[in-house]
Amino acid sequence: MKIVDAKVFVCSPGRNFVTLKLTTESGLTGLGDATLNGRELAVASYLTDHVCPLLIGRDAGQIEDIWQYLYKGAYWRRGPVTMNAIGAVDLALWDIKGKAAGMPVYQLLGGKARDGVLVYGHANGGDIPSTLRAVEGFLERGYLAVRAQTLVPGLEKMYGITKEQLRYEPAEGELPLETVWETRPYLEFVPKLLHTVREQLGFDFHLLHDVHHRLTPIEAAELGKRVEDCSLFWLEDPTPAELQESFRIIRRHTTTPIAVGEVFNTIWDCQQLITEQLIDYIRMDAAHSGGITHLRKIAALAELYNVRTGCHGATDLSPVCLAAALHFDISVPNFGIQEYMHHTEETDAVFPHAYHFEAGYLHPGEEPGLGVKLDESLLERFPYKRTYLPVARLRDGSVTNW
Ligand code: EZ4
Ligand code: CO
Repeated sequence: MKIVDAKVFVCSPGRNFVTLKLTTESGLTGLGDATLNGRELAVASYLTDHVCPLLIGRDAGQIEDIWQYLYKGAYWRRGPVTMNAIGAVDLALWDIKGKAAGMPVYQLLGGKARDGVLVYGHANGGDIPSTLRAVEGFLERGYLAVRAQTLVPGLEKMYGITKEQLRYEPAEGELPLETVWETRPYLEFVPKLLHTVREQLGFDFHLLHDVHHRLTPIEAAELGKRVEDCSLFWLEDPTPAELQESFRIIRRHTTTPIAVGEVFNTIWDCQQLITEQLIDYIRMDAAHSGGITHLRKIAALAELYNVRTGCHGATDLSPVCLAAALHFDISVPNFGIQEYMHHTEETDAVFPHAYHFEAGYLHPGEEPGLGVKLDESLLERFPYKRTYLPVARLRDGSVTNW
């Protein structure tokens, strides 16, 4: 299973994706997702200029050895660019191993531990009534779990709000869009939204909300407390997590479950959060967290401490990453939920895939490997376009967390 070719493709079928393709001597191919939203070309260069030359001639079957070689061998450890690049290689190697074995990757991970992967959709709106209608729309389509976000009066643009019904794409513009953020109106309005959703639509589905790193620990504690009777599945990213011990403050005040981790990239970013049981769900994904190999170790640590998984699954993760997450989700004992946003039709055309949605659950499909292909004939039609995530400022002009 010698690797004879390693290529990086950058394309933009609706949004930018960086894809690694490895080929073995016998002609098996494997795909990995190397998309780091707003910083795509840094990972493409890390792979093309520094990693691909190291892969040629190596045995594609030695997944752990290659992981250790790339992680320890670089001397410079951790960080989103490095870990996304290692993650892409790791996914491509699992894809190859599955194809070589003639099995879907979940079989190599121990087989199915559940029948399907519970997912949540993204409902949002410009006000509470339109957000309610969006939540209802997801429930009508069979979703069992829905995230609700609404525009706060007085704010013009906000994370998570879009006119599109199924997908949300925050990256836009040749230069970053600047948005204004105010905490007080948000803290007053979100409890109204969540209480209205429960009053109008009941408790027969899981309800989630993403704070997107906007609050201080004590503000997050206040919000968690004020929405306790909404029985949230989780409150996501209530505060930035560089200082892991700050989650102790939130924990002291509220029983609302907490989910964190979409911007983490190694087990060391969440070690204290997990071992002190400061969170309930760990949101790391299969591309930004060093691939399936590293994510499984994180899940095993989390299992010891009753923390469950809730993989990030926004549209800036390509179908390759989503497929990898599903093979992981269906096989890991302490799975919680999977985020699911629909990719555009163009993206689905470039990445035909075996996974599919049915009655609130995603299924990874039975194709050998990850079950995702790359239609290279379409790539010329969708060249890379520079885009950035927005930047947020307070009313006085100071930069704050987006
Ligand atoms: O803002 O993936 O829960 N999902 C999220 C995402 C992130 C994007 C950033 O690239 O918070 O929508
Ligand atoms: Co989030």
